[in-house]
Amino acid sequence: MPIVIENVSNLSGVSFDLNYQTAHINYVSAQATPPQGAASNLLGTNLIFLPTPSDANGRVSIGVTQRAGIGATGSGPVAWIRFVSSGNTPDPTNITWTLSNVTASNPSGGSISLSPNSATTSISCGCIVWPGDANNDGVVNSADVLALGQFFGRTGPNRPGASTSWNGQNTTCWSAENATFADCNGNGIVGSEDVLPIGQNFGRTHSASVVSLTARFREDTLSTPISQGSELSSQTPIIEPVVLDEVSGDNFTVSVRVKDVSELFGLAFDLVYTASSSAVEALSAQPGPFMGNDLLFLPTISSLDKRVSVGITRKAGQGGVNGEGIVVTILFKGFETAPFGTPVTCTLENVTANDENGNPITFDVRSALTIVTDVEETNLKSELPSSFVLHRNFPNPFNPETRIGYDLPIDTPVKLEIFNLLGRKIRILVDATQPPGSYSVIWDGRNDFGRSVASGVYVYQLRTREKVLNRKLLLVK
Ligand SMILES: [Ca+2]
Ligand SMILES: [Ca+2]
Repeated sequence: MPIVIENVSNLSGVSFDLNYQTAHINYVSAQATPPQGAASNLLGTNLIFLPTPSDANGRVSIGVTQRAGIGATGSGPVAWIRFVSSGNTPDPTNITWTLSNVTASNPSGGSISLSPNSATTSISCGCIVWPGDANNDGVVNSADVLALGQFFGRTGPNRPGASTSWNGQNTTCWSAENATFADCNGNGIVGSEDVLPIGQNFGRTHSASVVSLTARFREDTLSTPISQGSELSSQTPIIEPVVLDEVSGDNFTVSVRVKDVSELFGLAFDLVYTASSSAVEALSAQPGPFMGNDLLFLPTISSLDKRVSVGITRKAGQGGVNGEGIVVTILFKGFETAPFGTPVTCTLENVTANDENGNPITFDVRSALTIVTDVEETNLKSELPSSFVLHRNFPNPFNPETRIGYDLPIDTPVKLEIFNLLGRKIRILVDATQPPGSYSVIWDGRNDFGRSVASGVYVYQLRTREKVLNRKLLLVK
């Protein structure tokens, strides 16, 4: 509800009461800063603003004045007052607005006479849908996919003139009001295609309806009994990034695993990785087996922010899943140009999860995972065949032991040794002449004197007559 002043000269401040009928609307807030898309304030931006609501009496008193007192001339809004309609509002309902106790002044304190108009607004109890903000919290992000899963297959009235472009679109609220927002494309059914406006408007925010709709959403949540009661394990479920297997070449995968979870239905999180910009890049993300194969899945990869945002959910009627498993696997590329010994740390942020009824599931988010990436190969003679292979150790990072594999194409003397990053020899694992074949040895994290070495990055080196290969591994205690 903007308050507009027309054809004024040299106005520096104004105060008034806005009066209304309280039966179907409630005061929410008032501001002198224009909402998104609104015209700028006639009085400017450097303002003192004092709203005094008296909602029970159907009145809000507003005082707004320029700090600098420079005066404003013309027509325009001076304040915006936000109301929310109550759920039982007949459609449509007319609200009559009147202004009283109007005073206005110019910069030298002289009085300006304003004659107040009254206005009548027709309101409806409709919902305002911002296409993609499926949970209607004011921002479009991965968590919006969860609302799609929760209301999957629900139907309701079409949104008149629906589009997926970013604006607030009025529509009749569905009987489950929160499902209205999950029909992102407005075709009257919540389905897979409603993922598209989430992607289209990803990261966008709106403020026009946040206050009122957030309040409604809270009410709904509270009225639903929390199902995480005594029948479930008291153990807090865990979510963590893990490295399970290696991928050929310099690519590797990081998986996100949950443990001890009950009735997991929808999950959203950001996986943030830190590394020098040239070290690694996230390439793709795909669902793991844990949540089934009939899923809504929205991965958003931002190489610039080194952030992989994932929303994944089952569909309404399928129930949740229990126990332990991999929910998402993310493929990373490690660049050959990466500095030697670059650690990559993966951290989970913004973890949101719910059961089929939309009740939140709280996870214990486990500490960061550190991976050492990349390979540095040194060919002593470049014309030699490249069939000498030093495999990535597994597991990595490791504690207390890890397996190192290597391939030999010819009969050759072999040394497999562990060095620290200063180049000091720590341990000789192999020192023999070996026939062609594939070999593997275990390093138990001890030096040649049988003592456990400190946590950190080490280099393992395969030295043959013709070729030297190096790789890094990480011991974490
Ligand atoms: Ca949202
Ligand atoms: Ca739809």
